Amino acid sequence: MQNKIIYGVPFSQPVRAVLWLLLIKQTPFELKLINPGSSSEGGSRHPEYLKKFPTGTIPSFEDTETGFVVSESHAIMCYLCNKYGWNDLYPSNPEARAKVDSYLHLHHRNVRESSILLVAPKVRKDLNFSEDFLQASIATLEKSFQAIDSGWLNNSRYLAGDNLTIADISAYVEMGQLQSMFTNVYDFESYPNIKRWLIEMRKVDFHDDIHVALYELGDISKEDPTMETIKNANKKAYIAIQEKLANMK
Ligand SMILES: N[C@@H](CCC(=O)N[C@@H](CS)C(=O)NCC(=O)O)C(=O)O
Repeated sequence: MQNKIIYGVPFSQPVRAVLWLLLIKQTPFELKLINPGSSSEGGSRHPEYLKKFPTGTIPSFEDTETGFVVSESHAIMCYLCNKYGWNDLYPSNPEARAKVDSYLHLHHRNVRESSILLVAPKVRKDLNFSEDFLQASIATLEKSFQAIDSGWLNNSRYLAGDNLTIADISAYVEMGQLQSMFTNVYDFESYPNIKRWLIEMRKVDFHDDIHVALYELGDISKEDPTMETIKNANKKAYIAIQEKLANMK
């Protein structure tokens, strides 16, 4: 049994970010499937889950050896990097780290809105977001794309410099899902630096393994996926991760 547990499903963007980091670092873990938003058993809003993780969101992390628990993908990734000295992906130099942190803080209510474009109208119709809310989200998202294209990625290969960091991992699970090779719900044509970076990110180790759910989901620009398709995509992605974990031992 593994002492590191990640709670969530591979279809979730922030869950994928944490799993990707662990695969890159070839660090064994257990993935416990938790249904986001469900108050039934095995759901992120079930009282059992909320007792440990009051935000009721995925991903969450638990170390069964020490009893340490923490939610929020960025907190989990920073914690893992700090704990295991993964300074290549989260530099220890204060200025270099501040650049990574700067992106991680920007991410929420900005790039994270990528999921509003994808999730709200097509995958989670039950959320019933209003047209006003969607338009506001898209405007916020595009403002951050402009800043990333003309600033962050105009000056460097990756978001926080010339080396890959957890900022890129977090950003890509959101922005990458929108590309034509996956859901095809956004055209990055007017952002040449983002386009170049998206191609660069495909070369990162375990990119394909971590995106099995999206390969399975396919292009959703014309037809909304059914709940069955989403469930199957999650199942296939879970199996792919189990295979990677088996190869690690
Ligand atoms: N800021 C959080 C966002 C987590 C999040 O929104 N997770 C979604 C799934 S992608 C979730 O758990 N939704 C269920 C809910 O909020 O009830 C993080 O980065 O971990």
